[in-house]
Amino acid sequence: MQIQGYEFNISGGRLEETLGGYLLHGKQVQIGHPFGRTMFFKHGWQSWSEAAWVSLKENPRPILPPERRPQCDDPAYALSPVHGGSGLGGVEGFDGRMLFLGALRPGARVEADRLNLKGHAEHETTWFLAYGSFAEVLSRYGELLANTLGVRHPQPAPRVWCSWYSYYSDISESQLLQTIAGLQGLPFEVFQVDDGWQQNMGDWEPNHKFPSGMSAIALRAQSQGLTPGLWLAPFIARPSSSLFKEHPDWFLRDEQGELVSAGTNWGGFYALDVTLPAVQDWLRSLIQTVRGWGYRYLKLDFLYAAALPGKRSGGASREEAYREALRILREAAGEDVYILACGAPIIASLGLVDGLRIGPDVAPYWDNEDRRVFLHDPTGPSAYNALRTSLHRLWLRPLVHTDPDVAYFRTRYNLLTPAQRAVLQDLALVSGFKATSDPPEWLDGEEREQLREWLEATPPITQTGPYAFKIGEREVDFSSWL
Ligand code: 9PG
Repeated sequence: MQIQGYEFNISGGRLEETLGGYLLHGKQVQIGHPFGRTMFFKHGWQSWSEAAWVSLKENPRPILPPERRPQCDDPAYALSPVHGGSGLGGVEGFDGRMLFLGALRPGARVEADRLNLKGHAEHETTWFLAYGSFAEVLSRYGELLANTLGVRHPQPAPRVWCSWYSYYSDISESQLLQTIAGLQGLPFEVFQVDDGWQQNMGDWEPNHKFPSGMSAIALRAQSQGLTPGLWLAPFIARPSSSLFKEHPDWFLRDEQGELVSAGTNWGGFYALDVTLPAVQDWLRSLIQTVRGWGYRYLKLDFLYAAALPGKRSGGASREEAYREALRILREAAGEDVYILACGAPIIASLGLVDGLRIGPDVAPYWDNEDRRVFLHDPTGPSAYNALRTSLHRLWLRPLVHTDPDVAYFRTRYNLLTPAQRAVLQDLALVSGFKATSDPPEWLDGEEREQLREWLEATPPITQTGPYAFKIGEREVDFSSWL
């Protein structure tokens, strides 16, 4: 059929017109296109996975080493010979606009080659098919997704101080109390304790560096007007954890009965089978415990683990199982708790979480070239990797608070140039989510003042091009950094 003057050969689904395009119904759909080896818009599976335009002239290159694949992108497609993405995708047309296909239900994949754009899903689903500018088609797709999956955020995103990108796991009660005190006078809403407080991955009790228990930090933050925030990775555990030792049968296994690896850091870790009723009870009680300690902002991390390929007791499909587990966490947390999903399957998280990390970790350096170039891994920590993927996920802004990770104001322990620091600061402004990990004691007077001004600023933001924005009176074009 003809769409916008081009001939497309559509097969596999029933077609119906909608505002801005068409709705296609089916498990598998295929659209023959005339654009050849053009550019493909790849939408990586979870927060850290790459979202970017890639060329169909080059074959996809599997991420190295193989052990890292579960935590980089959907491992089910790690060796796929065709370019593909999660939930949605598109190819660039001759006029610079795009042929777009996006599913309205989690659990779908869109792939492209020089002849076809193909969609396949775990279930019968409806697809949005359109030809138009990136901005047009993704904004309409976002509306349709919002109608089916829901939207949660009436308020603007909170301004967050997070402990990770300065102290990493080397945090302690005394040092965090000192940080809280130093934050006086800076307009943050959330003080978030990151990785390093827990006994083990899976054993979510405070370790010896938090002798007064986690409520001590929460109380101190609260008394200073800050919402206490806590990092947790509720769906994973290390083999050395008590959780794993006591319940080896709670963990996801493959068809052969072997444990499914969820990743390699901390000497390797495994994923819970979140369809098991006993696991669901444990998840509820975990969230109620941290709520009881006073935490009202939860950064839930490594969430993809619940949706890894494997054999689930409940028999649910991967993203269905994940979404149900997320619903359980949301119910246990209560409507008043802010949930920031990290390392999270993007589409399957919408409507249930308040904030969503939309890129890999930033770092106080620009590029992670060894991993990006030689190991074909665009998910390593670096300002550049975070910028690239986050910029390609800003279309999610009407659906969820989009967190591009922290910005830096410090020069201490930082290899970023002033211009590179400014790019991350601007990225946060256009994303609508401001966070930093800079400890106040690491900032000189001028840096602290810059941080304060940035936190206070609410400039009007308008998008003027694919990567160009007006921030207040300033024209900011991110394309020169890509
Ligand atoms: C805490 C951190 C921070 C950070 C999260 C997440 O692939 N990996 O090995 C990998 C490790 C850590 C990581 C991302 C990927 O970072 O994004 O903000 O909370 O965990 O451990």
